[in-house]
Amino acid sequence: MKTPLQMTKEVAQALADNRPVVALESTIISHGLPRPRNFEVALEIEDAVRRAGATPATIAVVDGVANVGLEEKQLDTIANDNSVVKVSIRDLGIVAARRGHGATTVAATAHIAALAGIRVFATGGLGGVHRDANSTFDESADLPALSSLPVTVVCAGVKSILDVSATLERLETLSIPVVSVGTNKFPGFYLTDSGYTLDWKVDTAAEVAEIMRQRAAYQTKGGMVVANPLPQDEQLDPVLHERLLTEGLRAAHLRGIRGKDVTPFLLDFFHRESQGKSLDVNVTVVLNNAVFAAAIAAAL
Ligand code: PSU
Ligand code: MN
Repeated sequence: MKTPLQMTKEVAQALADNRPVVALESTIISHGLPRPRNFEVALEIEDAVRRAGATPATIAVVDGVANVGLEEKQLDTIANDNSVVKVSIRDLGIVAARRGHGATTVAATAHIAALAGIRVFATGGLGGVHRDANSTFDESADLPALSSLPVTVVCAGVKSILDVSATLERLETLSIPVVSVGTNKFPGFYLTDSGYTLDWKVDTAAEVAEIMRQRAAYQTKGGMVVANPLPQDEQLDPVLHERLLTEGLRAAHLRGIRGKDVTPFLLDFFHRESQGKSLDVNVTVVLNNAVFAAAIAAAL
């Protein structure tokens, strides 16, 4: 059976001409950002990729079919339709069988991007190991997915709602390289610096492209994480951040939020309680990453 991917003309043509393409996830649109800003931001991200010289391929499941590149109407569905579910790799077959709509996580987006032959992917933050994972076993499927899928993900690290240290250890175990852009510090999503140091830094997109070529040559399987920190003057106020974090984790615990609802709940908590400040930072983060991902795709 042929893989049932639906590609926009724009994306299909770019891939056929061997021009740079950047995959974009859709869970951030449906479950990571509030309406109506989410739809506008989705378009802004695509624009940022275009202005940086690459073709954006936003990935989502619409009417049961995995789409690589979305028409504006489909993007509107993902942003606004209440039936859109969060789709990780394990949900893909189920939502397809039900002809439903699904917004793909980093894991599912990377899976579909790999099927489409797209090597570079931009998002805000990677999923990871949750803080209470030693009792809940909550570790995002993003991590094992990247251990096998040949996709480079540009992100601003993982959100501080996670156990950053444990996530970095898991990335090491899974043989997923992690490099930071312009620094040895691992970024903390809303914050420029998570407090953790990495072994490797890169300064240019061309360096990332060369690492990708060498990894392919040596057949080191799976993906890679390019952590791209926000400039210090654009980060969320660290004091506000610390307060929201403590309160958000407590609220999630009290309400018994679990499974795939944890990440959307905490993101929403941050956005509401910061009166949109964290939302603005979140948008800046994604735009920043989209631009660097486009540069990597071009360098390839
Ligand atoms: N980071 C963000 N916004 C998001 C997510 C991550 O800044 O919306 C989403 C991504 O789609 C990621 C997913 O793949 O959360 C991880 O969810 P979970 O922890 O349930 O695996
Ligand atoms: Mn989880």
